[in-house]
Amino acid sequence: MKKAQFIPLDFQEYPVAEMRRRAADFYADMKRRRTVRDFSDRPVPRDIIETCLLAAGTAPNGANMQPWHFVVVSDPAVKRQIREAAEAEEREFYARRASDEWLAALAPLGTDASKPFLETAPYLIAIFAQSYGIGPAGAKIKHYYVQESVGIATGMLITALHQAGLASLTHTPSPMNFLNELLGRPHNERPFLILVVGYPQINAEVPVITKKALDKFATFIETSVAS
Ligand code: IYR
Repeated sequence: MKKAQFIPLDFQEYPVAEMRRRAADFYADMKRRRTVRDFSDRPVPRDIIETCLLAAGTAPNGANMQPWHFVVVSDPAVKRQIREAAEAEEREFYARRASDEWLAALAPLGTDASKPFLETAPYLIAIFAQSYGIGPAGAKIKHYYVQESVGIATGMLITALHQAGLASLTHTPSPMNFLNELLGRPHNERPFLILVVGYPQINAEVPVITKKALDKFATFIETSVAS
């Protein structure tokens, strides 16, 4: 068993006024993030993607197994294959698989089975969740809280890309098992989602949506004053 070793924590404390400002500034910036469906084909330097992936890789996760794999696709031929496979699934989804309730929930977003962004955007990042690890001799290594871990890392990647000045789209063709074969990923990895990354098209538009007010999605339980 590997023994725990400790080093000093590199923690940055700020005066409360500065904390408040930092929290508010970050919220203002995150509030501007929108899921984009109209991408420009403008190239993006690969090192920016690499740095954002490094940020995602710092995500807290189960037993530090880091149960994720990111496949960054910029090859137009592979992007085309992904588009073709995804659109085939989406046609099935919109024509048959989706319930009326689901289609009604999607109506305000104006989505359909056509996914040109899978070819237009400079990068598709296919994110895989490793259900278990594979040791040097091929032994299975148990992974913990895989969905939570990969979800957190994905959120951090989306955040990193946004603050670097890039747009993204979380795309989940379902089922997306075709990604294992197309991208040569092993059986211990399940496709989690495709993150489409690039610059938005000039004059891109996004659907009108609203976000819930804080009191509608958060509850504070505080010391009650004795009556
Ligand atoms: N995967 C489909 C449908 C879709 C589902 C949800 I939930 C969304 O938030 C958006 C789309 C598509 O990409 O069109």
